[in-house]
Amino acid sequence: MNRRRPRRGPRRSSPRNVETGGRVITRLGPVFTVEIDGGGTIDCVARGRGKRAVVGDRVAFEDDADNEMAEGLITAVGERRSALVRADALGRRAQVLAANIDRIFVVCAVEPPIREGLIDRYLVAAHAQGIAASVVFNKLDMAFEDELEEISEMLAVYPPLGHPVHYTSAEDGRGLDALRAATRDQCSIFVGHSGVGKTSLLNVLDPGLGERVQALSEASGRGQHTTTTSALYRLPGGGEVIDSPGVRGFALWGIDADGVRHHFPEFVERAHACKFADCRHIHEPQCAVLAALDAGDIAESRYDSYLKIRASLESELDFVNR
Ligand SMILES: Nc1nc2c(ncn2[C@@H]2O[C@H](COP(=O)(O)OP(=O)(O)OP(=O)(O)O)[C@@H](O)[C@H]2O)c(=O)[nH]1
Ligand SMILES: [Mg+2]
Ligand SMILES: [Zn+2]
Repeated sequence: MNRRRPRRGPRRSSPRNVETGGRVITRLGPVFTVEIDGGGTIDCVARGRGKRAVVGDRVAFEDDADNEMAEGLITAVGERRSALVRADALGRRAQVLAANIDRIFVVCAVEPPIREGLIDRYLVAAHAQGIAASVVFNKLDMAFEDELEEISEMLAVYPPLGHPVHYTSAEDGRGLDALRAATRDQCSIFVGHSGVGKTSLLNVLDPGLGERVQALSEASGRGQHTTTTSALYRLPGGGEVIDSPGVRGFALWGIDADGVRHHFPEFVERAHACKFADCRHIHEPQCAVLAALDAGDIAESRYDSYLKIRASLESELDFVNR
């Protein structure tokens, strides 16, 4: 019998198709760094469905000894229990920022100034995914007394809605013990404007992290101060925090104008008392939300955010800086 021998590829140092699991901890261009379940890390590129992997994802990978860029190949992404998703700059596609997150910390500071609209957008996105959310006011050492008074009044709306507010200083250490305790035994992500101190907070939450955080910033080639790619760090006391690059704004994905009201818990809790079951709480008669707003039981800043988010979603392109 004249059977052709199968063509053989180049020799491999290890057998293929032996799939192993791990967790994506960062990505630089096409290369994902995966923390291997049994310990250690491996750099991987991705194939097919594996290409949608983001930081926080569980992935299957196999050895890929032929590849020059990486030692492994991500072949599949595990089911996500949550994902922080926004719309891309054109509002046409979903952009998953990180997966399998339990809590987001929206970090803000006096400088760059706080935008409640941005906080509320993050809270809507978190609520839609069943992710808990907290607010961090950092650079406490830089705030003047009167500024602080105004800010704490502004942020006081959040704790009754189930969003704790932390006051911190990465510089003098205030509030860090409470923040550290709040990150324990879960996966968190720090988000917010550029320059508010997300990376600095992470550095002081666990001094041992400093080196890794710095190494990564250097690898990304933009110096120490601007985070250009998300990265997951494990805290020695238990818990993981993902540091993310600063944003200019946050455009919602997967929520339409009429759906926004379901993600304002203070509206949801009163909507059953509105005359119309599908009340949008805008000009409808006998609206319990508008009544609560008039009575001062719903914060004007929150209602204002509601209208702005609705308006930007209605205009289709939910551009970031509205
Ligand atoms: N005074 C003071 N400065 C701080 C504090 N936290 C951070 N900074 C400074 O603020 C600047 C920006 O801090 P980063 O930690 O890089 O901010 P970031 O939010 O990670 O910024 P991006 O990575 O660009 O999103 C740095 O110069 C920090 O030293 C703080 O609590 N107090
Ligand atoms: Mg940073
Ligand atoms: Zn209503």
